[in-house]
Amino acid sequence: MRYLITSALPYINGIKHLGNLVGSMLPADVYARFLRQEGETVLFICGTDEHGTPAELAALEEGLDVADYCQQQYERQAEIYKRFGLSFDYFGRTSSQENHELTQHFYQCLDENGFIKEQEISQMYSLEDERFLPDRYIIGTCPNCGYQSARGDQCENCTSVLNPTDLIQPRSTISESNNLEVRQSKHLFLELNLLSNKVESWVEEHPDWSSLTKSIAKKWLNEGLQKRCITRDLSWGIPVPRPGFESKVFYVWFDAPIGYLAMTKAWSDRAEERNWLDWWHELEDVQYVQFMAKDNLPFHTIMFPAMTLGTRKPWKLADQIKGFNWLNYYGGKFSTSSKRGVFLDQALDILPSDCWRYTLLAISPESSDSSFTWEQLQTKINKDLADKLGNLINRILKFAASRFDSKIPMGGVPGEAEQQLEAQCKKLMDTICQCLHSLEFRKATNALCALWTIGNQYIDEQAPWKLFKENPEQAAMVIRTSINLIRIYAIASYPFIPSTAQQIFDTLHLSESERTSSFGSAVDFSILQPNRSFDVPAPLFQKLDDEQVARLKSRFGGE
Ligand code: B3M
Ligand code: ZN
Repeated sequence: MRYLITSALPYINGIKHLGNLVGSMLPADVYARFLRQEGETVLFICGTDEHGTPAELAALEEGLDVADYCQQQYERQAEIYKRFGLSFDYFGRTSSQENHELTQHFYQCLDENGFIKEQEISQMYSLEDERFLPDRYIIGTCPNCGYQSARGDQCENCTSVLNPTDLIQPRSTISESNNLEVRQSKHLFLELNLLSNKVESWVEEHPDWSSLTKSIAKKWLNEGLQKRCITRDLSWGIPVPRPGFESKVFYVWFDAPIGYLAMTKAWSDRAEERNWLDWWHELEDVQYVQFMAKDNLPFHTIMFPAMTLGTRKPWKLADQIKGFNWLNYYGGKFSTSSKRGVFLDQALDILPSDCWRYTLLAISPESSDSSFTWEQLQTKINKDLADKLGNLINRILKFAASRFDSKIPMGGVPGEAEQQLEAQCKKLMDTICQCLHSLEFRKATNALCALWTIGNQYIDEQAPWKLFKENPEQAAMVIRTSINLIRIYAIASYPFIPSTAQQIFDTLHLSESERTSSFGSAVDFSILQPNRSFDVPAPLFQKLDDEQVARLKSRFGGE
């Protein structure tokens, strides 16, 4: 089986926050790393989502030409994701030539197959701004939930998908003007209603999807799919190759998911032996897994599959769709546009990426929304990372360096305690493996922490520093067992906190093959034999103290 993994494409409009990371890119990375470690062939694709009103409004705010703004933001975001250890095989752009061509190709196929309908619609026109106001150029009160700042295309409060004319008391987000009038404008519609049965049977083929994913797909299908506008009166975007539509571009959610395919094509064009169609044509041996936050689920369970099925071309559809709930910030929502929460560039200035990766995975908003707090970050860093993992490794290697001349000692015979340790390790490694295969990241992270805990119990019970006085041979065996345990910890931790795992691999002077092992074969206490050298690493984690937490809370807003 080969695995194609895509994470929802982060919008170009500004550095993302912790919620964007934990809600798609980070779990996708854990899954990709894990599968590679299991020896699977993986292609992990992501990139920036650069069209639509988020990009234009953000560029306007910065006084930049939108193409220049996107170039600058793309580079900034790509750099930050690298620093978070996100191991994309390719990080592309929906503004690429490949996506222009592929989006227009999708449109042509849909049009030929009779799924595109031309229609005059009433659009909100701002007399003040002298322009139409699609999507995020307009906000008003949501007709469904009364939220005051619902956007023209989706209400971020109740996630219902809207049309700008649905809004109550609408106003322009450029000039705040409510001097709007409804004007006729010609647009194209995707006849989702004609594709409903195909989409429905595809959804029915996936009873294994999570209840979150299934419930959103079923809600849309039960409401009955309506035709959906796929063009906009914008200048930035992918042009519509149709007479009379020279001033229109495709709606961002039409071209963005096609971006997954286009980015794979861009990846494939960079090396002779690669062929993107080996991944994107209906192939039995490719498992396609998508990661995203819940507000993106309608587009990935209904809109994108409908577009794909409507082309009547053998494009691959998702096999698994992992949706996440929201990560809140002290009960409120993170939001890029309203600059609330902790943003990824700031996060990296405060703490190393693995502190964020581990904490976010441990509080991952899978079965329900979860809340980030600085106190929780402090607990996860101090109690789990620093005490259970970092301190254990330092204690063992420091003692081994001082008593055994920085060499793995020989002597002693493993007994009952070592057998029990091995059995517990095998059981927990198996749990982590199962959880990752079933995309349960929070559970997997908790099992990883439990694995670290049993090592502390073993060391506390065996107390080699005491044992050394009366029975140095046995102490040597406990230390040898413990150093092999440290290697197992690094392998188990690698998908979650990769840079820490690398540090541990380095400190144990492991070869490439000793670092890469599947979870099933990692628990082997005989790999690191006597006389092998190692270093004592600097402390792997710095604790967060209360004073720092208080400062961070006041800087970012706490309660
Ligand atoms: N750009 C992410 C968001 O809604 C959106 C995902 C597109 S995936 C094709 O923030
Ligand atoms: Zn609403």
